[in-house]
Amino acid sequence: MNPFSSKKQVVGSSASEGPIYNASGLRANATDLPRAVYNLGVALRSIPVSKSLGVMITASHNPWSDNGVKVSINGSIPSGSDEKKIKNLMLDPQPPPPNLHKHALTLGLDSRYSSLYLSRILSLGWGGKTRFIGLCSTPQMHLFSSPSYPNHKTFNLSVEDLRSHWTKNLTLAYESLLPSPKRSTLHVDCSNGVASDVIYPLTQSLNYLTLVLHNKREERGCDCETNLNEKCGSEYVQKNQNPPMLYGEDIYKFSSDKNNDIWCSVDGDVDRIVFYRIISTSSPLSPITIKLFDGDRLMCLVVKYLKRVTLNLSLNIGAVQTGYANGASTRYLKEELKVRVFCTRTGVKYLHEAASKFDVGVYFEANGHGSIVFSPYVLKLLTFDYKDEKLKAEVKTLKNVVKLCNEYVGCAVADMLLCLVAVDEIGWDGVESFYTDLKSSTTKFNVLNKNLVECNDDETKVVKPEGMQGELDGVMREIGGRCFVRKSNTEDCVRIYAEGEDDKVVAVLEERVRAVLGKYLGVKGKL
Ligand code: G16
Repeated sequence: MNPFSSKKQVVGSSASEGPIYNASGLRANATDLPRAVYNLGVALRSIPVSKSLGVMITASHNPWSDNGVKVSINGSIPSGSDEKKIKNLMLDPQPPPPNLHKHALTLGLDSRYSSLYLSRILSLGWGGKTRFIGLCSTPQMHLFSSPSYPNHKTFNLSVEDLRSHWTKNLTLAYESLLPSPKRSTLHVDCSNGVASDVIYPLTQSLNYLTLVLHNKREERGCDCETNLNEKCGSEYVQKNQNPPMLYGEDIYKFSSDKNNDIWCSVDGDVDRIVFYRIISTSSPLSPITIKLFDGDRLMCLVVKYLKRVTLNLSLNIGAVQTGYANGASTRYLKEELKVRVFCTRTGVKYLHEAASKFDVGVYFEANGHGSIVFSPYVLKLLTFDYKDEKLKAEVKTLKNVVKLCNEYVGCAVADMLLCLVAVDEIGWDGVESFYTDLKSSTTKFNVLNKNLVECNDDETKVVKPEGMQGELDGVMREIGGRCFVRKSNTEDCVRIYAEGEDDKVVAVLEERVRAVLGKYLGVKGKL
């Protein structure tokens, strides 16, 4: 008997049914999750026993009071059909089938108060063997739950061995890619989450890079867990274009004229990253600002690097973005870097899939999720022995890039090291000069029922409610610029993106879009 089965649930009909599994996994306020998490555990019993499964308890960029689950099947994010299967099985009122899986379910968690409790509920629903890997990042969970990590023979390493293999591998790949061994420093805002636990071993193993960790959760005791992602972390920094709040430290210390340091911020499960410089200020009373290097710019940096290091291999390199990509970055990729650019709907899973259509597919969301996908053809190329010295050198470099990147999902730590390698030749000023961002804003709109919004394939146009897109097109014709709306998969809101030549266009666009949303969907409350 399933203790958490509900009497009446219809997939996808309304928010009141409770959390629904989607492309971003399961996500809601932690108090609303136990039933869905249990049912997800039960649903996983029905995934074929030959598959190796993993689960991460996390709500990533969301506030500390939310939580959720991300699933891995053989290391990857579930495909569309597996996602649907899981969603339907979670609502199946039949008694749970027995768990016949011989492989243990790899189970990791982030630092939220509710994560341990929810991981126990998930184990209960799963009802089979569990390999508990404790605090980790989502990308680590994907890797560690893959049947081929670190290789086919050594699956089932102990947690300590997995972690130390991960650290050693990243260190070796990064240091082999460095053109010349020179010392550098990077400040890392750990967002008061699990990032400090994940990154700390690297601070001990990297020989040329000093990582200065800020917003480390463990230093201030567990009460501060409520500070997770609170005015810090990649989502806050990218959306607000503000420096993170530094808990227990004085940010003015880092904003003097002499300070040209580079910073980065990651999120609550360490799968996204943005870089920035803190702009100096002469008076402690003036607000501190940043020069942001968001996911779009990091994408350009990585593509430029890949083109340079594979000049003779001449590979088909492609770039994948979402509608949130700044128009200036798309133009730069197409016109300056001369790569094909593809736009998908939001969700790393979709970007990853689209990137796999190229020899080398680079994908980045503006918010900092990103990675490189290498086709089987390229991986095969890398096994050949080349006589030509240039090809030999390129293959050597590419092998280390492959080694560095997480093959299943973007990893903030791998991306951090990759970007530091890629920037070595051009410097951050060079990255800044790629293009000038169009002005833009991404904001939330609290509607009564976000599920009334349906979009086209790449989520740049609304299909339902009928008539709404016509009005949005009219607004764009009148004001200029670009805008779109879509329902969030991770929060109870509709997101608005507005982009234009100047701040005024963006502000007017946003205001007019809000009016259209209010007319068609109703307003729940003001954010
Ligand atoms: C998840 C997805 C991302 C997406 C983000 C926001 O990230 O993996 O692809 O950009 O949610 O999605 P939405 O706009 O639908 O709320 P994370 O880092 O929160 O797991």
